[in-house]
Amino acid sequence: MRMKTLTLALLALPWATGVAFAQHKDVSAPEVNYQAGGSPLENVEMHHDVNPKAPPMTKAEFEKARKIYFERCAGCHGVLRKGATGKPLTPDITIEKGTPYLETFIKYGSPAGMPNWGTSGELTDEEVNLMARYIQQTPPQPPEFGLAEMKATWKVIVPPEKRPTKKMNNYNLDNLFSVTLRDVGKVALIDGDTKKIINIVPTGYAVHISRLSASGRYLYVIGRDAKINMIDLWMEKPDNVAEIRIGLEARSVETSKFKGYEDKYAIAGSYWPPQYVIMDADTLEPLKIVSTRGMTVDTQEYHPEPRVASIVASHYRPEFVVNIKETGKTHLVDYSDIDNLKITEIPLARFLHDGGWDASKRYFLVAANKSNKIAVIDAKEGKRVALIDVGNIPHPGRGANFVDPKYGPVWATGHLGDETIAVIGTDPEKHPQYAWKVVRTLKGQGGGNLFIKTHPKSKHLYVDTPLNPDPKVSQSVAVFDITNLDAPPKILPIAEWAGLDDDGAKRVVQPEFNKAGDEVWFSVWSAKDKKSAIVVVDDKTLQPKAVIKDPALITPTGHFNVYNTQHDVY
Ligand code: DHE
Repeated sequence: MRMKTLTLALLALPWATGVAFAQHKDVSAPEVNYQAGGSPLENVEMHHDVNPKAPPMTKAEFEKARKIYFERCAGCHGVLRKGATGKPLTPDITIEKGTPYLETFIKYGSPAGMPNWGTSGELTDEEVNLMARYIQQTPPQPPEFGLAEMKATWKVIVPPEKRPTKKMNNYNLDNLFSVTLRDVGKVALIDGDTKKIINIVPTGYAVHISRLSASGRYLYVIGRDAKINMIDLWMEKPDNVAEIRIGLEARSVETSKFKGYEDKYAIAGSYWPPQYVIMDADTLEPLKIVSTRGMTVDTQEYHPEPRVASIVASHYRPEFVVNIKETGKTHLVDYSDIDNLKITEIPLARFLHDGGWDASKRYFLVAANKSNKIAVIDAKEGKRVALIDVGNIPHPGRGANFVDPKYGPVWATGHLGDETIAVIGTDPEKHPQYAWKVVRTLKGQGGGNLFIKTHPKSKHLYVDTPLNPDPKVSQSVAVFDITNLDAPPKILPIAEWAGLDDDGAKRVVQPEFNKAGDEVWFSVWSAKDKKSAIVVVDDKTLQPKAVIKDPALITPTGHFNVYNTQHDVY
């Protein structure tokens, strides 16, 4: 079952299948590519409610269409079809449009970004008809996932009292990398000093991110299927010590970092059900679940599935900063007394996605990707300080902090929908005239950027473009000289340096520094049946320093340096 899910999820990515997109005005092809990933909900049983006004469907037809919907459509249109990047597809809208109209849309696509599923050969005419009838049915709702369901999946593999009392290995843990092996449901732990794989640890399906406990001892990874694995880095061979599923689909996990609460709590947010859960950080025991269902920030209407996007831990207060997509709100969750949980709701903009701290770690900057804005929260005062207009679909990852020769401390984001990099002033004390303004706009290689990175010891700013349709651009990376930002970037042919001898996509994704700040690691990401690698670049010379290849390195995507992730260095 797992194998089938993974294959289907990969197939769901239009770039893997060659689906062409109609000319869009509102949504770029890279954005559609990015959002239209498969959802693990495809395999979850759901109830078929018969609506007498919708065209009839047999149970078998409904099941087939439901699977196709969760493989290909839910990422954009939402689990309950209330609309996200794609338009809402609820029966009040679709029944009125009727089957022939919907068939045309599904077959030929639309200028607003709908892929041409029929003419691209992805769906047969029969499947197009099936989907047109399916979206007129009442959307089936996946099950809820409360404390009892979480506890039923919860396993403490090595209880705290049986774990080592000191570090049992000689690894330089600060420089370890946790590398997502996306399509095999594993992470590779790689020694950053020797570039050797220490262990390959089984995890949830398509792990999204890795985060560290405040002490740096425990590594937490979360799969798309909402499974969290907790890895003890002190073991002779670091491995899983606890696991739990906190929902049916998720992307984010984090741990408490405020003084006095180190390694005390973990938190994870889910896409389905729309909620977040606070756990005991030693065992992953679920303690408190909070639903995110509620009113949207602007039109103040009810949204039934506001997904939890990025979560970071405040360094100024015992709080988690939880960013909620569809409602466009951030919750500051005070964990000092979780029985009497205090939540401050901060109105920002739709749809909150990823973000990071400024260099002082007082301000959190988060992308509102449907509003083309970066929102800024003051974690010390617990309030919003700015909403800044940037380019088309900002996508910072955690962003990049550096000192601009002219404007002082800044934080930068790239964009999925255009080639610009927005550089934003972040120092209201010494450079108030530049604070929370776009002080520069750099020009990168093109749209399709996902991640941007620098390091306090580096004078370079790295900008990837894995979702650009041109392989020359998606297989290379742009590097700006921070001391001379007016100069055009240097282009590094990372995929070429990997020396992979097949025709894989070789998308270069996510620059990440080592602890010393003198090396940058990139994943060269191809499909599951093709070769992939990790290329390590010398930050001084901008030349390749090492290429990590191994038959086990299948579909590497995110790779997280322990020290930099633990201390929010970016
Ligand atoms: Fe991600 C971060 C959601 C597609 C690789 N991704 C995040 C975060 C969210 C998110 C909410 C922030 C987590 C945090 O900081 O707490 N990503 C989503 C999606 O909803 C989306 C668009 C579609 C999907 O179906 O998942 C999506 N992401 C992708 C990819 O296609 C990538 C490139 C490969 C993959 O693994 O699927 C990808 N996302 C990443 C990475 C990070 C990330 C590597 C962490 C970056 C960092 O530096 O912290």
